[in-house]
Amino acid sequence: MSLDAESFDILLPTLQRFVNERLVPAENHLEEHDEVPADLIEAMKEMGLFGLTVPEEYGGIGLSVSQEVLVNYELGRTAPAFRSVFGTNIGIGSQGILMDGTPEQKATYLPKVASGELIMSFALTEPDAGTDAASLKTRAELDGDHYVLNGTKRFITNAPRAGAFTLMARTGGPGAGGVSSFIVPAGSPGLKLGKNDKKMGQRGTKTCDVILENVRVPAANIIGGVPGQGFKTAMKVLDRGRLNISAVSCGLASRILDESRRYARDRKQFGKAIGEFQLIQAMLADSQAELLAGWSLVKDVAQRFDGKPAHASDPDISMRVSCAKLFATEMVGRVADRGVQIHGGAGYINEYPVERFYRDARLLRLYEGTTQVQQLIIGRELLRQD
Ligand code: COS
Repeated sequence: MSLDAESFDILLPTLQRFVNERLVPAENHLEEHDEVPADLIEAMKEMGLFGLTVPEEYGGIGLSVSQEVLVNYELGRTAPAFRSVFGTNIGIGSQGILMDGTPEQKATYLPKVASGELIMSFALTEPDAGTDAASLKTRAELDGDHYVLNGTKRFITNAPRAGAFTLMARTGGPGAGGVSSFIVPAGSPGLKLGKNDKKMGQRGTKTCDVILENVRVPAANIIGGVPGQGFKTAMKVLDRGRLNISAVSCGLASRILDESRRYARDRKQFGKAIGEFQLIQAMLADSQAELLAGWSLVKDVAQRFDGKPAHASDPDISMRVSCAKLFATEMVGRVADRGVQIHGGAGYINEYPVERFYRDARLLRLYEGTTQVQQLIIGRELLRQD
């Protein structure tokens, strides 16, 4: 699946212009009001951003993974909250249906996802099951042709905007094999949202608890129709999601580097631009080298992803995705830190974007699997391979 090259060559510059002309100028508003303006959300819908990864047969644009990382790089060049409006929709929120859903589930949900009519969100994490996702406790008990769900999901991105959740719950015994993925409509009786989390950064993104009290969901809403496959679906979804976070990290690093270069040229000390000092050049150089290394890795993994059979899992590619997530998210942390350092005291006040990018970047190393989870996946796979 991919968009034809000619159409993609139009889409990418259009998106670049949208980021530069509409999103970047709205960053301060976003930071101040903790809200993405409604007119920008409408513009995103019109551009088809809600359907980027949904196949054309379901009304989407059908980007390949290699194309998707290029798009995410551009979106990474501005505040992450803008991408978050549709990011879970085309990403972790709906990919489970796309990868493992029945034909009926795809036909019912994907066209609404593609048009932006339905926002989907991914609900895996729980108060006592973060990194150890397979230990999740939310129960789904069979009652006739329905399941009854009870439990709490935590830090669920886009939950306040969601019309439905891809939600993992336990239908069987302990461990990964007892987990199923459900499509749970947000309006289901017994489903409540907690209050919005107050985060360190990424203002404008909405996360909260999703609380399930005797929520009845048709058994037909198990993704793929077969219980016990939900953990694998979640891991496959996260493989693609993690690569996208890596691309966003590279985009954000490039923006921070641009801000730092500009400041180094403008700011004068000791009678000359600080960029003329070699210690400043060294910081810029380290950031540039690390950014190029990270971005090359992301593009390489994306190509391999496109090369494997669609929606099949491949432990070697999962391992490479984890390498990309580990390197790119740690890299942008270092680039953001140098960005603040180059700005000196000015980097610590909110007049310059590097101050908020420093806070925004911190989450990239945590969500969709911490750096330590990526190390675990890489280490295990290396020991498994011949
Ligand atoms: N694709 C397909 N299947 C996968 C997979 C992948 N990427 N990763 C694991 N699986 C399968 C395994 O093959 C195994 O199947 P079998 O039982 O048939 O052998 C099953 O899933 C369980 O895998 P594993 O034994 O590796 O599970 P663990 O409990 O050891 O968990 C980690 C592994 C820690 C890597 C996993 O729980 C994880 O990624 N945790 C972080 C969760 C996360 O990212 N949360 C963020 C939430 S979204 S913001």
